[in-house]
Amino acid sequence: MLSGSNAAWLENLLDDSDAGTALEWKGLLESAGPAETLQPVSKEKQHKVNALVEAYRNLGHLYAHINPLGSYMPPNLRYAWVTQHGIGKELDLQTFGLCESDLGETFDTPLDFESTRASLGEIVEKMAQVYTGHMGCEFQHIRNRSMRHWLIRQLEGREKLKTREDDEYRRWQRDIIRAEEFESFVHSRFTGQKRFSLEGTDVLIPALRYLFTEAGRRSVRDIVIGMAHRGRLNVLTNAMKKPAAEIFAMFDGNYEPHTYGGSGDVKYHQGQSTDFEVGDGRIVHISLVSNPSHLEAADPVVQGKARGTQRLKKDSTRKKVLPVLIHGDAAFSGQGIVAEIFNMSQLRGYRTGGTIHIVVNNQIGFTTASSDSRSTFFATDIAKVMPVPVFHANGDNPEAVIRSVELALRWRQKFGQDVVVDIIGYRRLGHNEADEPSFTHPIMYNLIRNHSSVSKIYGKILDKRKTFSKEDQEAFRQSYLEELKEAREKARGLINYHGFESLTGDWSGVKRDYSFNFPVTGVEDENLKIIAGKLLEVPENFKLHPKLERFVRNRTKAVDTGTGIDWSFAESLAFGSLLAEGHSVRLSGEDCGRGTFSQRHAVWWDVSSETPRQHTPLSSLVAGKARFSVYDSPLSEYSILGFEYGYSIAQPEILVLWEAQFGDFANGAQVIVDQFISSGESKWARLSGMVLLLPHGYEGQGPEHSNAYMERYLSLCAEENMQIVNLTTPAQYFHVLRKQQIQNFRKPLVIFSPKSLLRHPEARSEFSELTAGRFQTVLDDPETPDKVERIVLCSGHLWYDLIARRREIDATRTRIIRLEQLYPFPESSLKRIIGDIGDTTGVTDLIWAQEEPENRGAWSFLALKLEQITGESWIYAGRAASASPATGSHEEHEEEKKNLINLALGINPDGRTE
Ligand SMILES: Cc1ncc(C[n+]2csc(CCOP(=O)(O)OP(=O)(O)O)c2C)c(N)n1
Repeated sequence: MLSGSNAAWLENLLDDSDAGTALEWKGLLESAGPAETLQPVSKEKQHKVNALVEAYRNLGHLYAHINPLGSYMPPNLRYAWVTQHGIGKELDLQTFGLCESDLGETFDTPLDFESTRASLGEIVEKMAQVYTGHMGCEFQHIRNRSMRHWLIRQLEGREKLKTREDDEYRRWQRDIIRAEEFESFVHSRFTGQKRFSLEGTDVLIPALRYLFTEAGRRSVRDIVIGMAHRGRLNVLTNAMKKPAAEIFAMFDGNYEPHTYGGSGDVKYHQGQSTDFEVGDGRIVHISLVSNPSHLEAADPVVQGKARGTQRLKKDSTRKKVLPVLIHGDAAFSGQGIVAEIFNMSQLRGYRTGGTIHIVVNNQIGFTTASSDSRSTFFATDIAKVMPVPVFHANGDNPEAVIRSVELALRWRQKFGQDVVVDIIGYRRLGHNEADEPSFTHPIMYNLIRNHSSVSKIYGKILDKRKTFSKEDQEAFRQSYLEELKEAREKARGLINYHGFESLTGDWSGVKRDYSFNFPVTGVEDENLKIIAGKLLEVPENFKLHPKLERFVRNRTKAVDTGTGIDWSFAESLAFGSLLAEGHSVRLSGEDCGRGTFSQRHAVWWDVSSETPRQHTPLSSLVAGKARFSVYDSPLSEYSILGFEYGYSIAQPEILVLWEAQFGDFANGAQVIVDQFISSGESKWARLSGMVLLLPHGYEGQGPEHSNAYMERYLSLCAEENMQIVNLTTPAQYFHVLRKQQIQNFRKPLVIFSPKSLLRHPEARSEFSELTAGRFQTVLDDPETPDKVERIVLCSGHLWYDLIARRREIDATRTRIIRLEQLYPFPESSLKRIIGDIGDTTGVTDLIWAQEEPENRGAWSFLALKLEQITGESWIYAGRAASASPATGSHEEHEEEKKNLINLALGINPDGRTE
């Protein structure tokens, strides 16, 4: 069954009386004749027939004609086939103790939802048509019986198949012709330039257009798409209406993103949004998310954006906003983020009502064969960790592909679960158009060279069916070519094409530029007290954990006395005041509900209740449409940070925060920081106001749990792309959080957040510090001595150690200034606070003190800057450069700390100041 060209198989179908109806077969069971004329069924044989039918349902996809290259299969996958699946006899009659002579006998069809009878021959023929044609379906891993039965009904035809108009088949063929001609036009006009041709999986274009239309005819109003390089230009123009002239202008080199601002990106990474008409005046808004080269990195971003759009559009059932991910086969099986996406797909805080995954499976990844790419048989096997049906469809048969898409959409809309459509095709050219594929795949490329394009195969079928004559197809091809030629001419006139969309809709009032003109973020005393009161109200008959009772008592005391507001209370008051003003807040991260350090307690649990009972104090504060959401996330940094970034680009109205368990773990999400958060605005003009909370600080906990790799974030800073802060007081934290939402621009905010400061008796603010004022980028020394000889500049939690030591040794001539914001660098505030220096003022020593090793922390970022703005060079006081972020020995940690503090304050080993 695996051998033979599939094109020939299609043609055989045409000669059949059931011409071209591989997917539109009639219900054989209905034609089985009246039951009373049938012989009684032998129970034993009936069981055998049942087993055979089950085998078709479970294993049919392994025998389906889904590979356009026929029996071609890389050698060790062929080996896997034999070892994993026997030698291909699972569907033979003999395997079930049946034989040819039983074919005429009549049996009950073993469908437990309806009872009909048919001959064994008819049953086998029908099973073969359904399960081993040009579409295979995997669903045996789905445990839920009614979901499995729903699929069986759809596949075996108990559910009425939609009858298609001829015009629909013609439309698909026109889309295929467009897809093919676009590639060959670019190939001939822009020789040698990379485009990552779709040829070999051209059917993606009609499949997508079908999906957009069908989704729109159902309830979908928004589609959020992620896809990689392969065929992206084709999708942009042929599915998403980006004018071909704009694409050609980029090939011409007329693309000048800096005329608008930013670096721009290569043409095959760019996003696009469009309104797609689906008839009856209905429109579906389609947004293709901009994409870095990093394969699959956009997956969580699409999920987050879809969820954010669902929230924005009040799509509580998640049927109106549909995420679609288009993957390559090697990336789908190779990139672990794909498994993370399936894992998060049904979680309360991250579900999106099901994603339609389309794998553009060209059976190769760059030069790597499938057999070297994965241990699994299909590229899609990772999806089977979830109840996700997988449709494998032969890319040479648009009807099989579109039937798969149709079923996938129905499944998603019915069950709210993910689904995979694996379009199996081939890659006609090399990885890019300059690559020679036969170096590594001579046999495969011999086959491909001799393989007709899908427009030829399907064109021939439609011509024979008299649906779309050869002549009409040719006329369409020529008219499209004319369109492309016109676009080519138009492109020459597109000078300084920047490729960026302007800010519209929910983003229309938002500014792009950073400003040091911070808004006042203090909250009126009376209002803040009401907010605090609500946060501390314990519901009736709700028994708090004894430690939480103390937590509430302490907070109540802090409000009553107006003093002793700690870090996490300041955070709650910032969130609470934003909520009360109508701004929603969404916080997610590992264990962030309670807080890694038991500091937050955003969710309270009734310890006396037999059934789980929770209370979220911040939820009692919401005003208008605002909502507080806090989600303990799965144990993943990459996917969750990507998701929250995606959520933040969906709208500017919600304060979106992601908290790392410890800041060092965020390097598992480095791709999201590098490719999206720091550079998304410059590459794609996409704004994000998301907040990263990265616990950081040297407290003797070893190489991990000490350092959030501040230097990496600082090295990514340029053109005011992000805000980086390392704060010292709860009030500063309160103001920076409120500012992030209240200010009129959106830039990501990275907060190096504290650990021990959460409980440090001095890291407390007055209530009055929250009821007035605004965020300060630099904090002066509250105990500035009269005569200053030494200025120590530092940031974050080290400040507490420095002032404590200064008190001990009475270093009266040292002034300690805190740099609260590292980027955008607050040059004028710092200059103003430092004031004049030099011999005439008596200030002779300038020290930068940090707890991180010299090759880490802010030193390398600041050294030159500080020298430039003060005209003096600064002395470094910190740990020695180190390959490891911190020592594993607590004693050594303390020794290092003592030394660096002494160095900063100019203390001799004997304890006297220099
Ligand atoms: C994370 C990552 N690693 C490596 C690459 C380099 N790369 C670009 S395309 C490609 C092959 C992708 O194969 P597949 O997913 O099957 O898609 P195809 O190009 O065949 O459509 C590789 C390895 C990349 N872009 N991203």
